[in-house]
Amino acid sequence: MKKVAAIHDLSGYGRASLTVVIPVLSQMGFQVCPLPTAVLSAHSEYPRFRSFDLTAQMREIVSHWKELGLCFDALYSGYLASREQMEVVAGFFRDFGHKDSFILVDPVLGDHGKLYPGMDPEMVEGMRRLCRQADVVTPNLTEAAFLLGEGVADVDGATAAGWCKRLSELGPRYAIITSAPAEDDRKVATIAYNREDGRMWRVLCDHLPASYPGTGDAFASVITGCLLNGDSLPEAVERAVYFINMGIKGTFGYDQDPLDGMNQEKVLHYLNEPLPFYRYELIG
Ligand code: PXL
Repeated sequence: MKKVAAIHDLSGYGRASLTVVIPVLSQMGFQVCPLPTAVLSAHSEYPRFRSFDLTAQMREIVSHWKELGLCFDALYSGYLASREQMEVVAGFFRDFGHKDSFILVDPVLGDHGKLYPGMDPEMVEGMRRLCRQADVVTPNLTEAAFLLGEGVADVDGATAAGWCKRLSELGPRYAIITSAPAEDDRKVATIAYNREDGRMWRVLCDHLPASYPGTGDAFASVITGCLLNGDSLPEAVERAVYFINMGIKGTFGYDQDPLDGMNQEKVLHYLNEPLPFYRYELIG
């Protein structure tokens, strides 16, 4: 079985990070090996969350994994808790791949135009450096802006597509930006650029007036699984967008706190079914 090293925090409450990454990639048929970056009482959008940084423990875990001679088919990082930890992850990326593995960096930094609590310009710089090592990056629009030193106000779809290209110039073969604007404000776009063939793709889906933490983690996990399965870039994006859309629609009708995240348990089975349609467009 293919193995994924999943470098994310474990948040006890609120579906995000490892409580999303593990079920999604397990459902897709991969062995998930967590390298936890922090333990949180609840994800950081809950007021007064408690956080326990695991930088020192990560060094020990990595050292044991080296003794075991482990290597992984995908090396996939998300929320990181300290600048120092980013150096540990950079070393991990150098040491635990093999010739056919890939590195996916989901540069978890913020959303809705703002950095998450605990993130600062130094963390942004560290994440930018990690993105240089990646084969695939999956920022949302806010994270893309911070990585590129841009503002998020008045961004249109064409600007977001230009940002995809600029992100890929940092090093990644594929750059994917989520939550990008579309001409029709009832839609939201995911834009993906393949630096190897110079093609830019877009997948549109319905915009709902709700926001669920952890959807970025679900998105990047599906992309990781699809690429391990040999899907093309637009197919991977299509499946990830479809999964998130089904998850949001399986949540929005209930009267539950959006901070709890999307009801992924109701929709994991879609990951094993053929896609009912393809809506991706070539936009450049
Ligand atoms: O979903 C990204 C994420 C991951 N980990 C933690 C978070 C968030 C988003 O808020 O708080 C701890």
